[in-house]
Amino acid sequence: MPDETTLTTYRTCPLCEATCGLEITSRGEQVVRIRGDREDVFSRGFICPKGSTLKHIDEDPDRLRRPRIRRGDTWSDASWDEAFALVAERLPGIIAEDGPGAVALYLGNPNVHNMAGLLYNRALAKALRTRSVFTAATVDQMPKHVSSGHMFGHPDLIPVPDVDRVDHLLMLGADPYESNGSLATAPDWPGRLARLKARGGTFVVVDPRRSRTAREATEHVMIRPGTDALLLAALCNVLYADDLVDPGGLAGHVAGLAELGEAVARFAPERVALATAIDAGTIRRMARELAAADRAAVYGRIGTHTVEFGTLASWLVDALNVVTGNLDREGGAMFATAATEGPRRRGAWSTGRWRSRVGGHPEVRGELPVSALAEEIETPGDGRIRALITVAGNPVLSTPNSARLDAALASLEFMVSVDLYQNETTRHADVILPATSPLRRGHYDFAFTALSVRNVANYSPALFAAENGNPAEWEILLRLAAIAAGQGPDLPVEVMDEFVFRTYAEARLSSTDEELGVSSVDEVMKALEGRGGPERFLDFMLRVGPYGDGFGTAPGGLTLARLEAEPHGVDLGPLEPRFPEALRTAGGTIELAPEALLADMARLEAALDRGDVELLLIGRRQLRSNNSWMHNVEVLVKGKERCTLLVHPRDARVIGLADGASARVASAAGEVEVAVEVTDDVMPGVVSLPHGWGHDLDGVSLSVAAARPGVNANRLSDETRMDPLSGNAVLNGIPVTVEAV
Ligand SMILES: Nc1nc2c(c(=O)[nH]1)N[C@H]1C(S)=C(S)[C@@H](COP(=O)(O)OP(=O)(O)OC[C@H]3O[C@@H](n4cnc5c(=O)[nH]c(N)nc54)[C@H](O)[C@@H]3O)O[C@H]1N2
Ligand SMILES: Nc1nc2c(c(=O)[nH]1)N[C@H]1C(S)=C(S)[C@@H](COP(=O)(O)OP(=O)(O)OC[C@H]3O[C@@H](n4cnc5c(=O)[nH]c(N)nc54)[C@H](O)[C@@H]3O)O[C@H]1N2
Ligand code: SF4
Ligand SMILES: [Mo]
Repeated sequence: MPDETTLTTYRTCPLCEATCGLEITSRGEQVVRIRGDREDVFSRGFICPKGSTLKHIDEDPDRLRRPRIRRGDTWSDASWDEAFALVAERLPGIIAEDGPGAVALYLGNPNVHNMAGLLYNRALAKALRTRSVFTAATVDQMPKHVSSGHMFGHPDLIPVPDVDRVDHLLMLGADPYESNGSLATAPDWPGRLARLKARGGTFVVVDPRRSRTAREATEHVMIRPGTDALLLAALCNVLYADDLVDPGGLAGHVAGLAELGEAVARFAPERVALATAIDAGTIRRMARELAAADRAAVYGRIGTHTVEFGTLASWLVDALNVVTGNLDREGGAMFATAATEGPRRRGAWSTGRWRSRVGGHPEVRGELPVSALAEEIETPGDGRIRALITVAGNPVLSTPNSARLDAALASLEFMVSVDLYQNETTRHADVILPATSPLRRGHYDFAFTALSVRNVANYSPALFAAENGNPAEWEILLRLAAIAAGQGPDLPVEVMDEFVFRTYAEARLSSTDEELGVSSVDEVMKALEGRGGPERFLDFMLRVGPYGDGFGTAPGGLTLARLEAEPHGVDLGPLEPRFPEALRTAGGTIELAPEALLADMARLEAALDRGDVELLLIGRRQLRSNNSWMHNVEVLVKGKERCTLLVHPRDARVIGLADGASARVASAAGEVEVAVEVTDDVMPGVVSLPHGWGHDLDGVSLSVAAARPGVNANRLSDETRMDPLSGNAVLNGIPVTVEAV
């Protein structure tokens, strides 16, 4: 008899960065209802339309529940033993012949929303010993890591706007009303911004498009795509020129104040006005308002990062926070203290420890730009990528010049994917290993508690057991790691897991000088008896972390058991100032004028004189999408067609486009045909197309998405254009031509 008791459980939504608490009612293995958890310590009942669709994903008949093997164009279900045996038959041979670099790894975005990915991909990458590592970070936030690495000494020291206490928020290239926020974790951004206005505060949005966020802002400033670094340099310029520079409490810990002033001296508002399409008077006023505000923060996201001056923009955002005295201060731009935070190395941070074979792109944080993946597969010679493992990634839709990458993946000798679906990318795999449905795994947000506007900790156990006795995703990753390390397909997962955990715990114990109730890994193992997999890591990290019980030295401190007993989460309080202690630069100071960044300023200056491009393409996010992979959920895609090109009425007139007409959009990389929406929501000279669509490729098993495929915006993004300091792709500000079809 199946168990039909009705249960109410609570868990954190893993779909986006907002980390909302969900209340789930279930009967047996059936979800009855999902709604916001009103008692969640952080989200207080807020939920977006995607949160309740965890039910639909779990029940989606297209979601893979057994391994699949492809022979030619024919797919068949396989047992786990068959699937791993095939991997063991193919991968080690390629490594033996051509070395570890011949096998590449691509890690997609959902890994950061998943304990398995965050804890065990490391083991897989280590076992592969490959330098051919690519992730979604280089189509996303890599510029932030680079600027933080240079300025604060660690790429993960990323400040977030203290939205609940700020008086004046300057937000560039972010649309949290649609995205629910990014690199600034807060459930209910719309509510928080409304409260900011209600307490008399202001928020200014800089965006080439009147986004939903821009509509709600106290001021919206339109900017020509790709030019935020120029605007930010000019804002800085005004602060220096008007003698408004004042780092406040951090003044004694800032280096490079004069050098920064010199670097922005050539970017007076009048000089950048034409390029940015913002008049000098507005820029001066923006700078003065920023300086005048009691508590202010500057925050930039996708629109400032996925552009050709992404790292410069990211740096100048935080430079403005420093010179206005708002960094690391209540109501300013602050640093979270995650409950699982570990020690961070102090010292000079750098990139380029190695370079990509074909394009010579510098390594950044141990990875190479995903824009270079196709050329590394296509270009013959020593070190060519012959095989690929993808985990939770869909680069065929998500990365630049996807037509080229699509063809390159088809040419691989061997490919393995760990994924929920057979989609545009995984259809190239020889073996797809089904990942765990989000409701069937434990969850804790390692990544986003470090980027949060409030310190919280919240653990959710798996709601349902795995289907078909499937291994959990972390076990899949460990088995792949064992094969990559030459241990074959049959090494017991527990053995691997213990090895990986012991290695981690040993390093962690030896790098801490804190008083703990355990002094050896054996004692740790004993204290954590009964736990394994991600939960053992989590318990350990919590207990030795900043709020932990220290294995007994800090009674009442955090443990996994305590989180298990508090299903609505534990509130650890508002953010607190952390500098200078948390600074990790060699000199122990905030580096306002890092050499590598100053050296890129000449390239920025050259952009001032660039000839006017007629039309620039930008993207946009939509509340009911999540990058490329939630278009198979009927309730999210039904209704009006959303994959449309926004065109300003002036441009529509010139081109001869009517609302609803079809247009051909072409760039240096490719072309698409798409329906047009004529609207003055975009500025003249700018067109906008959302990404993540284009589900009409052969071999894709997404029946709902196939009915509304949309077009792939990344057929237009150009893999040769990137921010040279971070390797980040240019996804906004792409020159295009548009014509009526
Ligand atoms: N033009 C343009 N392109 C963009 C962007 C843009 O703004 N404009 N944004 C970029 C950004 S910010 C990002 S982060 C990238 C995302 O790029 P990717 O991470 O490559 O793509 P996603 O669409 O997130 O695809 C996620 C994949 O993971 C699978 N998946 C979902 N959950 C799980 C899980 O729990 N386990 C496993 N194993 N698989 C899972 C899905 O089925 C899907 O195949 O796209 C980038 N691409
Ligand atoms: N609903 C939904 N939520 C998501 C996602 C999703 O796909 N759908 N993806 C998740 C992921 S992986 C991420 S990284 C985050 C991203 O979260 P956000 O950074 O908030 O992303 P967007 O909503 O794309 O907002 C980017 C804004 O930049 C503007 N823009 C484009 N070019 C420029 C420019 O040159 N300068 C300026 N100033 N603005 C520009 C665009 O018009 C857009 O309004 O969202 C996450 N949340
Ligand atoms: S905002 Fe993000 S975390 Fe919250 S319910 Fe929606 S998808 Fe889930
Ligand atoms: Mo992202």
